[in-house]
Amino acid sequence: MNKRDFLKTTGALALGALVLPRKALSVSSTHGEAYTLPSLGYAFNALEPTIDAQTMEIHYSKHHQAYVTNLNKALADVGTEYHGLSIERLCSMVSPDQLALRNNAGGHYNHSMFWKWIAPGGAREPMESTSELIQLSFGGFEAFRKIFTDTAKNRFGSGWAWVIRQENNKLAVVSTPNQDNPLMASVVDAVGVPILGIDVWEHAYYLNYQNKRTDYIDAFFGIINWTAVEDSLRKATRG
Ligand code: MN3
Repeated sequence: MNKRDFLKTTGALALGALVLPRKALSVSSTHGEAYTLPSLGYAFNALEPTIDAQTMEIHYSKHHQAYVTNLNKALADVGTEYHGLSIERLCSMVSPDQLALRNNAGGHYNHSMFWKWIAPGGAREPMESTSELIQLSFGGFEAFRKIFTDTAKNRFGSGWAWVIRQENNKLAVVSTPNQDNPLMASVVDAVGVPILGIDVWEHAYYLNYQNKRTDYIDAFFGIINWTAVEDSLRKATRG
């Protein structure tokens, strides 16, 4: 079995056992109501100097808002089975050819999670369960950091690098193009629940870092809110 087939197989297994909530706090839509931009919860300058206030403001109030607006528009063109779902559930249902739904549901979910994973405060290093799984899955934090950094650095063009929790209770580092994410079972090779992700679209870092994506990834490690990561892992494990 080659790596791709292996990932497909484990992905399929993971999908079968994934329990995706119909509703999730602050990222959800209820019965036909439009999706809304979640509160950022902190000031645009709160992550300086790692992420400058102007980048945060444009990223949140322009880019993320546009995904929300266009997601609500895209929902008008698909069947009612896609209406009123949690954003997680919606992501899990999109098919590759539903481009508007796929791009904008992904954009909404990905950014909603990203703001939490970089929120100021919280633990400054991996907490109990996260730390244990990093050890088990990668052999140690430095090995994990190298894999994550290389994966994010090598994503060609725009996209994301993720840490996902797989059904075998191990973590894996994967990357997706554009606004795809590992919940999109019909779209991606490696399915799992994201517990951490980094946006490597140029809009996430270009004002501060220009073409130096690796510097941005290095700096990102200094603003990860590991309490939020632990929380994502707990939610992913609860299923
Ligand atoms: Mn972005």
